[in-house]
Amino acid sequence: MSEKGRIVAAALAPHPPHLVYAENPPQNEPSAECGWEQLRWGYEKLRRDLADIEFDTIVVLSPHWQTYVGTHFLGVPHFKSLSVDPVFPNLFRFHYEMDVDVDLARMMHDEAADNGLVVKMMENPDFRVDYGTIVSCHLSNPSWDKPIVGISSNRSTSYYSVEVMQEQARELGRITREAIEKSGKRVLLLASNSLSHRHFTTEASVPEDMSHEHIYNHHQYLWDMRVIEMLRSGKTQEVVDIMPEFIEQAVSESDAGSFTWLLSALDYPRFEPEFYAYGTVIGTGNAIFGWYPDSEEGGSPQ
Ligand code: 2X7
Ligand code: FE2
Repeated sequence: MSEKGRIVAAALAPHPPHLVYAENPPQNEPSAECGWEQLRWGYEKLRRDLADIEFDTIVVLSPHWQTYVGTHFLGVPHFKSLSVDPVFPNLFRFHYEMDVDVDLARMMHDEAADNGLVVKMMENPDFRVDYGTIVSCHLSNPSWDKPIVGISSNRSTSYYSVEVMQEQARELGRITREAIEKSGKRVLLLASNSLSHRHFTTEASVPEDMSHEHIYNHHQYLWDMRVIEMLRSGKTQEVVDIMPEFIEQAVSESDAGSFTWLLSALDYPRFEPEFYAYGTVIGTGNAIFGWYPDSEEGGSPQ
């Protein structure tokens, strides 16, 4: 491929397994009556916009593939197995099958290694793909007709410090963008994380009973609204600047590095993104956003 590749779309695409449960796709064993509609309808709108865009590969960084020695990349061309959520086996028993863009994964791996990051290709054919990767990919592209590049979360926030995480995620974002450009491919990027992440420790007897669903506390809500307002007004560099405080005070799942990675890969866009939805799942705050660098204003391609 000779043409320069690029990120044609990027999304903040949170992965509560409840959203898949409530959609009742054929791959998931449990069935639900309803639930978390605001977020599910937000994903519907994201999918509608993505349908207008041609892309070759989905690149996703998931907080639930946790690696402590460096960043790992899925390196097996095809996976097929059953994913069971360790905390919610009653909601998520999902039979997945996916293709991996190993060529692009290897390009990112090699580029990262050349730039001094600790990286590894994950080449175990029996590896079970984490539910964060599966849920974000399923909700963004339920036909599973595109290969993915799966990137692990190198847990540097907990193992070292939030500052180390930020530095590495920024660098990984830059490297991701450069590898995509060299590959000639058109890519959709997904940051698979919730915003505020303190959650309930008990579940309602009917999980989809929405009379039990609400934000965990007002303090978390204020943080989520602050971050959403900043994103909506294109203050992405500023969001990255306050990320350490956000992670500490709202226990944000962006401690995984996924959110900083995405904004860095997009080179901190100043344009207004498409804001699809905000909603809570067992008390956590979840926002769905889309960035479309090729469209005139960066928002929805329509
Ligand atoms: O992994 C998750 C999450 N991030 C948010 C909400 C509910 C369950 O699982
Ligand atoms: Fe999660």
